[in-house]
Amino acid sequence: RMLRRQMVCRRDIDSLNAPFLLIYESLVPPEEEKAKQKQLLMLLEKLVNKEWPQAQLYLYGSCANSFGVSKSDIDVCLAMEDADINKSEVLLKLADILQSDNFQNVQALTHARVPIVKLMDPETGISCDICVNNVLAVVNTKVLRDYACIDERLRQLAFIVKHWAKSRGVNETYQGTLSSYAYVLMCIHFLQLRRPAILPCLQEMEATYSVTVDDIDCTFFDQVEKLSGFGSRNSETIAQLVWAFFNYWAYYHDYANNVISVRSGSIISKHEKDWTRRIGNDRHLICIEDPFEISHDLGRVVDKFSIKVLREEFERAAEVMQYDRNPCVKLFEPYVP
Ligand code: 3AT
Ligand code: MG
Repeated sequence: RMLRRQMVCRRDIDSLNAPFLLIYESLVPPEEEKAKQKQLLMLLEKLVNKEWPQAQLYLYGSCANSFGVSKSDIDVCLAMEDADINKSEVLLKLADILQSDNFQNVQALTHARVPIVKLMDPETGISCDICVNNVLAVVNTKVLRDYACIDERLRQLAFIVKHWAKSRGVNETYQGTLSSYAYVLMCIHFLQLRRPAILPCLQEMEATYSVTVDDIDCTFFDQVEKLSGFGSRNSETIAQLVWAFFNYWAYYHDYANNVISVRSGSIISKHEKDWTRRIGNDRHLICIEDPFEISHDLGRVVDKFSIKVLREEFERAAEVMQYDRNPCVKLFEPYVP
């Protein structure tokens, strides 16, 4: 189907800046919530170290990548030096310990793609997932957080996009739509491609941070304080960017041929990655390259039904941004089946 069209943005677009910023601010977690998360992490650390004195706990995911909205669950990684550990055993043991310490809803999911223990802290009301040795996730959390320091428009855009995705029911990987992590990568990539660029490509710059995880070299420029002001030659406002983001995914992205790649800061071809046909369950209907695990397509969860749902939602959002009288409400109207 031919969807490409030439759209000129509505004239009153900048009247939407203030309401979008209000929505963004209402989603940002207050300091006291951050303090409670730290408090819970310290408590968990104490319990874990009684059993495994060498182990360390790291926060990752949205509570640490700066893209977390208020009242999110927290993601914790238990890092153990010993490579020979049996993850399932560790998780079952951990579940036991947590149960005896009166945490609620404790559940070990040892067969999940990323095996975890779930828990709820009755003291703070915070829910938490703990995984073992998922160090790549700790590293991708850092690169997301570093990008967020460079230009505040990234965080604003990503909060609005995540809020839209949750409201419209397209942030459910088990239903074939995209993860929060994938949406944030889409936002970073989109800002890398604006002209003038709003974000650089940290992995193409001098490596000031370097770790090797599971044989993958993760290197990038992380002295982001030196990059503040990077995007200042681009004066696009948040409302213009939200409009352009949805337009891009509704009408301009070439789903048949292209892969978005934060790692290279450009669009690359499916052909070059050999992502042109279905292999197993990987259909590559929308292609988002993981910045470090580059054989990993974050769009792999999308199937022939959910791609239609996703694209219709991008189109709806683009239409709302272009024509609706009150996009700041309409965009986030819950999807009712
Ligand atoms: P929410 O605010 O919880 O929706 P999040 O960023 O915490 O957003 P998830 O809870 O889905 O997202 O995932 C937690 C972290 O796990 C985010 C990212 O560092 C890592 N992660 C998630 N999915 C993948 C993936 N497919 N490949 C690699 N890392 C991933
Ligand atoms: Mg999370």
